[in-house]
Amino acid sequence: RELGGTFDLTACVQEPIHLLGGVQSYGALIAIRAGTITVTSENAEQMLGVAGLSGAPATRLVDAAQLAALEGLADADTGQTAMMPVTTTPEAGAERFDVTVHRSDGMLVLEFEPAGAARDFPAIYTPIRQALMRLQMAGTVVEACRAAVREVRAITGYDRVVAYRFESLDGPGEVIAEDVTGDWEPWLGLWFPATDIPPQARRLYERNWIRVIADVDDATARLSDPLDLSMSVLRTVSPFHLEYLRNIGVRSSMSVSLLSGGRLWGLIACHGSAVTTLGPQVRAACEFFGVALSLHLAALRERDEAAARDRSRTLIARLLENASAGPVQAWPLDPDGMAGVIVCDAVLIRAEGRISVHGTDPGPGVVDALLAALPAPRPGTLWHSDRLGEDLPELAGLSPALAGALALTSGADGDLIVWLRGERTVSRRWATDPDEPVRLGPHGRRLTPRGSTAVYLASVRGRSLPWTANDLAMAVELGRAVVGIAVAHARRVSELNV
Ligand code: BLA
Repeated sequence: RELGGTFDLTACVQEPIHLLGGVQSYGALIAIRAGTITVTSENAEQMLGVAGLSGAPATRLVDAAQLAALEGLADADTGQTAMMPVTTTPEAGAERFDVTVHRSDGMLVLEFEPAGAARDFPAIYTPIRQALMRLQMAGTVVEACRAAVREVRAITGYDRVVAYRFESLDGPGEVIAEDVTGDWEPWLGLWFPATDIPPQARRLYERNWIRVIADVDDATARLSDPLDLSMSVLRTVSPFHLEYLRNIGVRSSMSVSLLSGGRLWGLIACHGSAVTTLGPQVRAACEFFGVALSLHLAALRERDEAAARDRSRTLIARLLENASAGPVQAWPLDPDGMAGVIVCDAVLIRAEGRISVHGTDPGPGVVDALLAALPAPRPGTLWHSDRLGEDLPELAGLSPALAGALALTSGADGDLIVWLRGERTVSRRWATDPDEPVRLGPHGRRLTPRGSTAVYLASVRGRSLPWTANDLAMAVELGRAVVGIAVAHARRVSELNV
């Protein structure tokens, strides 16, 4: 390992962040198997006021009635958490705690936090209700995220709250909305590299919607025995990530998952300059907000997709009308009309062995190279790419007119439709050098500075606009229409011949 060299990122990807064997020390954990306390965090006895917890019956700490209630709350199927206020036994000093309960490794896991000043129901419900109303009014994804970051900041008091959207499942992401105190640097519009959040963390965040890091300088309370902490609310944090947070000058953080179809689409990420422990109520409010925002985003997407579908269907219907009115032709559909259904720069058609290009012709050499390189999809199936130079290296650097292709084999005899898109260069402002997010320094690895003081400008080259789900669906419909018309024409021709 040399100074200034590149850091081997496999360590990040392989870190088992659900098995780090400790909890944040502002709370204590015990795990119970068949009524007996089996796992404890090293701060449990001190925080809960009972000595000799390990191996003791759980009823020494919490009476049978409350234990039964906690058992009932823990959802065995999903492993999801639930919260209940608990008063410990007289032996333990009859102290009040907020207890979060879930099941893990066949045990009942109780996480104790000193009961905060309990906010009564209206105090917590009223702002949430108003926030939901405002969210509901947002007509676009960015508007909804803007409303969300404002509300989450108001509920929690963090210094910075951003909505961070991933470009793809395990890809880099962009800050698309932000609410931040005046004296912190703004992050809106900045891109962060994919390596900032490794895949195993993203998978965990799909199951567990919220994580609070109360203090990046906390000394972890170790567990007496290994325990799967995937759903734990006190789970201690990856040292890599703690270094990251210190490096950006943050003392505490929280993030809430934003999911789309069960996959992590983005995060609401919060940063504080002071130690911040949110009680279970505020945490639940934030989590609820993440769920509501995810549902609203799904509704907006559904609406946009339906609108795109309707538009395309109308265009296809018009194409079909014109086709049936016209004379019998090898290629019955108007290619310019087809280019309207799926936005593109050119449509390439191979029908009965003849090749024609409509729109911006990338040139004969380029078309030949493309046809030679394209994998042959089975009839009726699609092949697509928005980065041809990466997916088909023989096409790399050939022509800026050829960055994306959506290919459909429409018949059995090599008939082919290919929608083509040219390169669309996008410049991105990165919060760090995207090619070298981690560097080695005199004290070991250093995550390079992040933030608008260290902005790197970089262009993404060789990519086209991505093909949307609607593009793909409409290509299949057009392919079917072409085959349908061909069959109808064939019938007409054979009827004329008899
Ligand atoms: C976790 N990284 C995270 C989390 C965020 C980020 C939000 C979730 C935990 C939290 O809420 O703090 C990154 N935070 C960001 C980004 C923005 C932000 C991109 O505010 C932009 C707005 N991180 C690295 C490297 C490694 C790494 C090189 O940069 C690995 C060596 C690891 N990040 C890492 C790990 C976690 C993480 C392991 C999981 C932490 C945990 O949940 O235990």
